[in-house]
Amino acid sequence: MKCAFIGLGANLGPSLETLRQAATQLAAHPLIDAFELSALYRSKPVDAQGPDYVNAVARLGTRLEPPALLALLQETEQQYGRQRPYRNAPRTLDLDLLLYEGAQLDTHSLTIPHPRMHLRAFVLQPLHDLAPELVLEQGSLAALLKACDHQEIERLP
Ligand code: PH2
Ligand code: MG
Ligand code: MG
Repeated sequence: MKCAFIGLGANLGPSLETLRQAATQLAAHPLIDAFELSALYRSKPVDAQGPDYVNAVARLGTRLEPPALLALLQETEQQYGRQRPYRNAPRTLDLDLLLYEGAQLDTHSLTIPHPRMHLRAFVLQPLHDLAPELVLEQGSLAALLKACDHQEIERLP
């Protein structure tokens, strides 16, 4: 069993409900185990336009290899009506594979660790909720969070 972290995000449609439903669906998937969801957070789009985002991070166990896990995440995005009209367009559901055990991968379809996660409070804060001790190649979550403390995020009740 491998441990993976995924980022969940949405800023179109009923974002909060979509994130909760998608998380419940992934948690119930037969090839996913021990699914844990962080708190949910609201923030302004970073490097993008449109409505505020709702974001969270999940930790899970799986025997799926990274490409198969990515395919499952993309299939789930499709079920929630994900469209890709242009880069960083507002979306009904975004599921990003952030970390997969100790894997380092760089192919045209998948880069692990996610190349921008260390710059984004909306990823680092929920990741810190689940794994405060985690250290990325760029530094500890606490140090990385400090470096993006100008990015406001609101923890949802
Ligand atoms: N995702 C992006 C671009 N910008 N900003 C926030 N706040 N949350 C996101 O999930 C997000 C973003 C591209 O995936
Ligand atoms: Mg994303
Ligand atoms: Mg994505």
